Amino acid sequence: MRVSTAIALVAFALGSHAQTNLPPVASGTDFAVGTNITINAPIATVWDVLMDWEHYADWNPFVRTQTLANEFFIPVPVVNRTLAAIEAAGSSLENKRVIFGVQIPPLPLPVNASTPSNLLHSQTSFENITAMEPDQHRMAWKQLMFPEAILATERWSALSSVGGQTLYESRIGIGGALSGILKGLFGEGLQESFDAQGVALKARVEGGLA
Ligand SMILES: *[C@@H]1O[C@H](CO)[C@@H](O)[C@H](O)[C@H]1NC(C)=O
Ligand SMILES: *[C@@H]1O[C@H](CO)[C@@H](O)[C@H](O)[C@H]1NC(C)=O
Ligand SMILES: *[C@@H]1O[C@H](CO)[C@@H](O)[C@H](O)[C@H]1NC(C)=O
Ligand SMILES: CC(=O)N[C@H]1CO[C@H](CO)[C@@H](O)[C@@H]1O
Repeated sequence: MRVSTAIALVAFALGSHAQTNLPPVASGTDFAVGTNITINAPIATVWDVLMDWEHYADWNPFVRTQTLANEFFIPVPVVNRTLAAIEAAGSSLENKRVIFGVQIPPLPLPVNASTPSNLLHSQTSFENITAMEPDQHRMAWKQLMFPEAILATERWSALSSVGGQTLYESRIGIGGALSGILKGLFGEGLQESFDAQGVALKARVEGGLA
């Protein structure tokens, strides 16, 4: 092996472990599940797909629906294809609500909009957008169904540039009295769901699995 190749490999290995655009895990977190994957596309391209919630059913085996809503959880119509325009127009998505329809564990890949949900694995979640940072390419939400003492969740999703490519990272931290039970019931399935979303996002952007 050439020295230059070896140096490049070491630099890549160090870089891929050192780089993160996720904030530290929140205090009170009992366990966390997360994933990361490098996508061969510019960060703006990946961000647009991540923000295009209306088309998640076309590719996402974990989050089948992700619906923007007002504070009463009444869906807000999204006229433009991506939410980036709403944010750009100055109406921040922070403190807006989201209704999620998810599959834990995930559906087998690939999926499209007509792929039926597995009803045994379907869950609905009502959450609050706690961070929306387009400039930093990251966002977060917390569940609002239970008081934090019972169940505290915070899911971050973040992108960052690695050379000409994009690192996708997502992590949920779970705390509260129910966290141990949830870990036992859903910990493994949730890990599979996070991993599957990463793989499917990469395929959606790069064009694979289709
Ligand atoms: C990405 O995930 C791998 C495991 O798949 C882990 O070893 C690595 O530390 C993670 N990298 C970051 C930046 O979180
Ligand atoms: C959509 O996915 C289902 C499997 O979930 C598959 O049977 C069907 O052929 C797919 N449709 C298209 C248009 O790819
Ligand atoms: C939703 O998140 C925003 C931003 O962090 C926060 O100011 C607001 O209090 C939260 N709303 C609820 C109902 O938790
Ligand atoms: C119907 C509508 O509101 N379309 C808008 C979508 O967003 C673009 C730019 O972000 C606007 O130019 C359109 O008017």
